[in-house]
Amino acid sequence: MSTNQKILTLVMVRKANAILLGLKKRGFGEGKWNGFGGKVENDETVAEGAIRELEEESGLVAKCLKKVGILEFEFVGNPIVLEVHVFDVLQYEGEPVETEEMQPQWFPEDSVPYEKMWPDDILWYPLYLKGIKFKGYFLYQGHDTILKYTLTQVDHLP
Ligand code: 8OG
Repeated sequence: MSTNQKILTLVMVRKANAILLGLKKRGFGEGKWNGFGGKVENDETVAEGAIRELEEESGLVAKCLKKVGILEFEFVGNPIVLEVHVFDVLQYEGEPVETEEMQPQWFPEDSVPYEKMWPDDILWYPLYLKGIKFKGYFLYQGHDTILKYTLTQVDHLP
């Protein structure tokens, strides 16, 4: 891993045509609806990091995790590349609870609040919701403008 690369997780929880999102209450992405996740620690695998962050931020314990995408983000003027591993959780234990970081809410899949989410989400959610695996790259200027991007369907993910 290059020193400029940061590995993060993003965990999507679904049940019966609904998707669980959390309103981020602080830090990076504050005020946006998003899946759950964060930085992978040195002593854990990416999947372990995903399970830990989901529980910390929503109270849910993932029972079955499936990798669905990898997204890379660069921000103009910032040498750090974020590599975000996106997971789908279809089986879990517990009920979502509000935490210090997130206020969770179920949204019907056809009413995802894209206008209050990262601008890339509206581009890759349609693939995700159809069960298509994907890889993406997004170059941002600030947090609201995508200068360029690529998004491709893939058969396999590492
Ligand atoms: O630890 P922290 O809360 O800063 O982690 C950031 C979370 O936000 C992590 O789950 C990865 C996720 N994330 C980004 N960029 C984007 C993005 O453009 N879209 C979405 N949906 N999630 C993102 O870091």
